[in-house]
Amino acid sequence: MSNSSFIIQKFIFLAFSLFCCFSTVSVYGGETPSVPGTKVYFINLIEGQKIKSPYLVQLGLTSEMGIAPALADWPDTGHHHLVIDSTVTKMNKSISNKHIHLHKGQTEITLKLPTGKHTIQIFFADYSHIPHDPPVMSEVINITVE
Ligand SMILES: [Cu+2]
Repeated sequence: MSNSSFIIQKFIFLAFSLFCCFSTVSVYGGETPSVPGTKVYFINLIEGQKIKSPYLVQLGLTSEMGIAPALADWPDTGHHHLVIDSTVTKMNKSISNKHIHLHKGQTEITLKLPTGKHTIQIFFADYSHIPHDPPVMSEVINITVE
């Protein structure tokens, strides 16, 4: 194989890989801007924690933004979502109803999960359930229900 065809092959592979990445996981959120530096976090869950079900999980939001119920289009606000044993791939679309929407603006919720290992992540999103731009989300953490 000549050197140039090897480079072309490599380029095609790279272009295809990039296309796949961007077609499945978008990194940009919807039209509602987030405030730089905003973070969401678990107040009472840490990586590797063992819990009993039911468990009252508490969600934190740093002071750059505020909580509002779904459908309230107020500036610099949003509501929490919990993504369990799953992931959000489309950052510019409504968060699916298969995830937990704390649509009244709750900052805690009782989780009832089957025994075993689970992943859990907080996603903050705007009045229409679409992640902000840039998206505000927690790390994915691993928990075990005993
Ligand atoms: Cu929602």
